[in-house]
Amino acid sequence: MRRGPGRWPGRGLGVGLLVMARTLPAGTDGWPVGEQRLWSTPYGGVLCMPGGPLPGRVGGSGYVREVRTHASVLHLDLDAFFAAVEQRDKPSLRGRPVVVGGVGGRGVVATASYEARRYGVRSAMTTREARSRCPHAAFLTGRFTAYREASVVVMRILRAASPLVEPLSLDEAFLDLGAAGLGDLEVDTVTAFGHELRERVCAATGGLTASVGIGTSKFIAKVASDLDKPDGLVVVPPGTEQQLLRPMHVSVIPGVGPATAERLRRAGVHTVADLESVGAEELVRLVGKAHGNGLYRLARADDDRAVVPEREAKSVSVEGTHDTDLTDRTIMAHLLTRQAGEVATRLRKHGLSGRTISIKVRLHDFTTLSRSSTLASPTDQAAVVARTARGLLSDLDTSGGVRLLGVGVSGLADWVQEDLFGETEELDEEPETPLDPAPEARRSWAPGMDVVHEDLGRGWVWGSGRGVVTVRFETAQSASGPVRSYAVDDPRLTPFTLEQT
Ligand code: TTP
Ligand code: MG
Ligand code: MG
Repeated sequence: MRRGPGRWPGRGLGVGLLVMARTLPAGTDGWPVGEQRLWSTPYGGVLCMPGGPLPGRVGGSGYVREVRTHASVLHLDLDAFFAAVEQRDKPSLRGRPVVVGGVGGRGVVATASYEARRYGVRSAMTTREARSRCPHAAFLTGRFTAYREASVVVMRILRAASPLVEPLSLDEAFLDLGAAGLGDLEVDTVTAFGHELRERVCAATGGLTASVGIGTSKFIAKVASDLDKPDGLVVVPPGTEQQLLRPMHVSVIPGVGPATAERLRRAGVHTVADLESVGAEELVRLVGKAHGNGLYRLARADDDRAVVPEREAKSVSVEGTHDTDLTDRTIMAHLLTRQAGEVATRLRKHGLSGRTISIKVRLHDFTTLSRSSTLASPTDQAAVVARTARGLLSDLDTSGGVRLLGVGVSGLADWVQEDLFGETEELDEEPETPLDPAPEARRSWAPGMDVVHEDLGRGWVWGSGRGVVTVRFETAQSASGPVRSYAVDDPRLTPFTLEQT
């Protein structure tokens, strides 16, 4: 029987690869289960330590979980993240409306620059609607490698500032300032720290701006970071939380989506102040037990959740993003096979195996699909993972092109079932044939993608159609550059990938 640490570090694996190690089930009180074992830190901050004393207001072990008394939670979120990276790398787009997302007929907006938001363009809106609201915007498909790279830089800066960093997505994270080694956690001190952190992020990313909120809880810090977006800093002094929340719409509370908001509206509850006046029993009756109790507390800014830097591994997965649409099924199958090999290697390294194999596919229009299949017994074999993953892919319609492919194994056990039966030899792996996505990539010139021309150097695709591709020659470091058009099959023009740098 092989045993491993049962944990996965959850860090990026290099260009285009990501290991995900999360997904926590929600506890009965609505908070994620993994956040329930807490030790106090100086200044009322809390540190997650598996095996620590159980939380509770009874203080059985001398420890009482309470809302922090200092503004020691910081939330940072980059401004118009994907669009800001595009404006950084494409000088001619700075100060102009930029929309990133699916540019095809069924595409949706991932994000819009603040210049485009002035015309009413929003995330999740159809690109068709966005085009009608802001026809003069630049409409670009995403360059995930560039976003991933910027995110890594930002997270590195945050981790250098405090060991307690909890990333929420590529562009945002919580920081526990109680562990940041500041002299104290008074409002002036944390405000100065917030300014400095924003400057560090901007300098390290080549000019990306971040908005920061600081408060006594995750809830308040997240609300605060949104108050002065973009490029803002808001500190909510301890004791003023309810004053801030009361006039706000109930949808400001995490977990209050359209359905809950509608139920509350029908009961005459619009603002947080309205919500605060509703008794706990009445709330439970309106929205259910688990949700009702959580709402009752959050309406009073009662949030003691810890900033959790690393969560227990629930899955091991590898995913790769592509700056051009993949359409060739053979190439996709090979990529999945390669990723399955990577996942299996990691599983074995940590003595893990899992029963559920999943694939993740992001289509050209930014729709993300996942499919999974559960085996009779756990596996850590590359061939089994690969075969299952390819089977899952074959059920999906990918004819429009694929931007991201990933393979994961979950339902992890810390021993390998086959070991018990002495069947540990590698199954026959598919032979690896050379993988060259370049001819595929050359056929589709997606707006926004990086290219390089033999004579004119680096640029990006401004648009293509009717056998012609138009390129603007500029980079983050250059001035706004000239535009030239070429035949789509001009051999002097090739896609540019980060590996070429
Ligand atoms: P957000 O932080 O929600 O948005 P944003 O950074 O674009 O803008 P803001 O200034 O309001 O923070 O999301 C971060 C990135 O995640 C965003 O740039 C694009 C991507 N994203 C999607 O792909 N789809 C979505 O629906 C949303 C909301 C974001
Ligand atoms: Mg953002
Ligand atoms: Mg965000």
